[in-house]
Amino acid sequence: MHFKDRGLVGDPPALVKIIGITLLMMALPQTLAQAQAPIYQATAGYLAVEAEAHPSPLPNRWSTENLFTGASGGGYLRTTQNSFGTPGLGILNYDFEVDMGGSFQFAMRSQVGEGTSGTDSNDTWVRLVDSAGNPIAPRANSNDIRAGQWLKAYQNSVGRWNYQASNVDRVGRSISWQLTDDTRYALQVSARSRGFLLDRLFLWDQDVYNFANEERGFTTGASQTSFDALSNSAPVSAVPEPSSLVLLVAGIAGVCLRRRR
Ligand SMILES: [Ca+2]
Repeated sequence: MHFKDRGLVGDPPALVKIIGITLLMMALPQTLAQAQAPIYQATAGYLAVEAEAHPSPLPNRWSTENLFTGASGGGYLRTTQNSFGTPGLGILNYDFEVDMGGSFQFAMRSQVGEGTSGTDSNDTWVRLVDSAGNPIAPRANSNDIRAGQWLKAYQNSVGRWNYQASNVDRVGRSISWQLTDDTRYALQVSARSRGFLLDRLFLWDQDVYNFANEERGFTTGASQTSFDALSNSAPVSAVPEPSSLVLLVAGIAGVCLRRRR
């Protein structure tokens, strides 16, 4: 028996279809957005993210590659254009939260991917922003800070992957920020030197770990082994929230029901 036979107003199959499609449209954008832009949870005092885990499409000035051996996670990103004087071009964005606040130092696993000089194709721009996109000043360390709170982060390793992030040429100043828990941040990297290979990104609580020199950012072989032992942080919001998943299933069910009638 059809609903119409009972004298109910309207066309039930059409109503089901409308509700189904409406629910689908409500759920799908949120679900896709969450799948494309994970929010990482820094736990146990550190954040570790593969550079190439960045949602696609990548911004201009970056490409994904796996030509150089030994990349963590099986791949890395290559800077495709120089931008020595203008930070903020080709911004990679990695959203995260920390479960415990503190002073978090930055390092990247990277290497020179073009030529044989340790001072070319060896750097990038980095900064931290809050959930509204406002740049956050780094902790004072005699850094060279450019407009928008961008800092050049360099290392000088050719022919091998290296964990380091130092600021200020020929001196070496570490890069760190004071973070609070339950706050959304984004670690942002933008293109600086073409041929720079970016494999993995790190932040760690300086009170918990001693992964790199706290004043200059340099690492030792022992500290690099410690970096390698750390697993990547989980993308806590990559999985759709149950509410939106329910909506999505309801929407699909509605459409399927309509097609069967
Ligand atoms: Ca990687």
